Amino acid sequence: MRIGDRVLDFPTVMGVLNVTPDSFSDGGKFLGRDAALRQAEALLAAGAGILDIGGESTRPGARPVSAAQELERVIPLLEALQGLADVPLSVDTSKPEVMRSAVAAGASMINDVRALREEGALETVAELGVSVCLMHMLGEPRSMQHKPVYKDVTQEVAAFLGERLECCHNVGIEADRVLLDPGFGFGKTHAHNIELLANLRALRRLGRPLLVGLSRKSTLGALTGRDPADRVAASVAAAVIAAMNGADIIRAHDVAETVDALRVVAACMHSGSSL
Ligand code: 7PJ
Repeated sequence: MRIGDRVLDFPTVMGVLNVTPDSFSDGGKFLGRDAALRQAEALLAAGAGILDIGGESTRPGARPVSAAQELERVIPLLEALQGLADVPLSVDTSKPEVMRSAVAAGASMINDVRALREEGALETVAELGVSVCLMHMLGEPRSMQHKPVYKDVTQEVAAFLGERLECCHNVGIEADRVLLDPGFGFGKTHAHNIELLANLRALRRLGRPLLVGLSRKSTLGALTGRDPADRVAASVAAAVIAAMNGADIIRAHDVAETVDALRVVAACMHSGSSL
């Protein structure tokens, strides 16, 4: 798939760069521009094929931030990364205003956990001509973990993503610019997350590349009893399962470990085996 002017080999690792004071596993660590730049360099050296820059924390219970705050966090970093990063830069935002400024500052992909449901977001992405990741979320970050209920989580996530893909088509966003993401942890219980991971292949029927973010998430904490920074092995296991079940892009904090693991998966996939 092409993102911006780059063609990506799959599976690719998207390195997470949160410039927020409150993200659950790295909040506050990379707030200053220099610290964020050093982290970006480390993610690139570790083999990240995309960087995902976020100025809004979407952790469960997180409060909304203003566009001005997001812009202040994200734009200086994007500007500093131009020329430095030879990979596509993605911006994690739902706000049309932030999308516009981010693309002007060098972003070639929008990663929207609200799947372009904010007013004007669909039209903005159509006009900007960039790639977009549509993610499934039940509810809003403030309330999404209050007893989410599904009859069939995989089926309902697939139906939602199919509808959003159609909305993109209707405003002129070509399908080949769209990635889909089931949104692990966004309005889902641990059981829902595991069911989705095990059934990920069903989402391939939508015909678009899949992006998966399970890195350090609480389902892995529930399974291992470990704090976020100690969930590396569990995150790598989840990444391997996702890639074997058809994920194309893995969003990860621990990029070097994930890149190594995915090299093994890719070697098996390209060997002509049934993987
Ligand atoms: C995801 C995301 C995810 C996409 C976050 C964290 C929580 N974007 N943004 N998919 N998670 N597309 O940093 O782990 O799963 S925020």
